[in-house]
Amino acid sequence: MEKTFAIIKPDAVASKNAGKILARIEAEGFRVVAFKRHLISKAEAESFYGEHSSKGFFGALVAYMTSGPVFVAVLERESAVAHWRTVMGATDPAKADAGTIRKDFGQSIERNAAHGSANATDAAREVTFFFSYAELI
Ligand code: 3AN
Repeated sequence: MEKTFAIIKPDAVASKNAGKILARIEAEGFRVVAFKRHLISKAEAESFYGEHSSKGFFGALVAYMTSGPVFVAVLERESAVAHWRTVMGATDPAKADAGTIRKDFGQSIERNAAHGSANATDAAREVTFFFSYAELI
């Protein structure tokens, strides 16, 4: 069993698609280990997306991710990191496969409905970034 970290992003929460996305997560066989609504602070967003700090879209990404509440989650199943990325689809919803979360709920490459850890190392960092040990049940 493996864990990954997920965010249901502000656009998907604002458009009331969080419940549908959570239903898909469960339908894909993930155990939802942790799940909470959270308003990401500017400092959190800048740290969380630190690897993108030199990119032209960084300021807009931080502004967007702090623009409204999200749901953060820890998901567990076999090959959780890779499977969640497959279920989400490509970063750009226009390029995402039919039936993926980003295709169905994303509005643009920035407002793309969901986040998933890129690899197991990132997953471990991202889980502890948002959740305490006691919340991981
Ligand atoms: P992914 O979330 O698919 O792993 P990353 O890590 O390349 O994608 O990018 C992190 C986030 O930055 C994306 N989820 C997206 O919201 C945003 N992003 C990536 N590329 C662009 C871009 N060219 N323009 C605007 N936002 C972008």
